[in-house]
Amino acid sequence: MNKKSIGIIMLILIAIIAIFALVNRGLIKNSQEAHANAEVLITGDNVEDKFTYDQIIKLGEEEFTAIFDSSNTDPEEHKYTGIPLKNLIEEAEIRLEDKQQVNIRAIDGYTVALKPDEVLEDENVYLAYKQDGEPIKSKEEGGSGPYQVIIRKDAFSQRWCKFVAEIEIK
Ligand SMILES: Nc1nc2c(c(=O)[nH]1)N[C@H]1C(S)=C(S)[C@@H](COP(=O)(O)O)O[C@H]1N2
Ligand SMILES: [Mo]
Repeated sequence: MNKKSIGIIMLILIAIIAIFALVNRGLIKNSQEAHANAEVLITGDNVEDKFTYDQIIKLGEEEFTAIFDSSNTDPEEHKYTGIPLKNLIEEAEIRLEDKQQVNIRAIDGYTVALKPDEVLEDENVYLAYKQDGEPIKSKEEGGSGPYQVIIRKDAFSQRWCKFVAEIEIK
């Protein structure tokens, strides 16, 4: 092979890499926007309200650790970022004290029923959106978010609702 064809091949390779980088940057931007646009619906006490990511992160963001343990993994400790779920309910002006149930519903139909008492406990039930400093990816992106309810006091993670769409208090 002569020098000229090696040069041409290198140019083609550089062009391919550049195109990949551009496409990838677009994809990352799209997924960040998708995350920012993801809303949580909250209902109860004749209230029906939607909260955006920008609104949610202002409701007392905390960093905490929790141990994730599913049926097919060993327990793993992770750092999460999120807000206490009770802050969101309070912001929506829904009273927890006189209620029976807090139902967390996900886009795949999975539903977790919590007792108002456990939602009111300190440092237990969170609406999380970051794991180990990274936004929790959506279901389409292979993640468990963009919002995931974390219950720190649960020894197993069955009730950690992934892909949260709606919080219903009744
Ligand atoms: N939305 C939603 N959340 C869910 C589930 C689910 O199927 N859908 N599975 C639960 C179960 S049984 C476990 S063990 C944990 C972790 O499930 P994974 O290991 O399949 O991610 O998520 C819990 N939360
Ligand atoms: Mo599970």
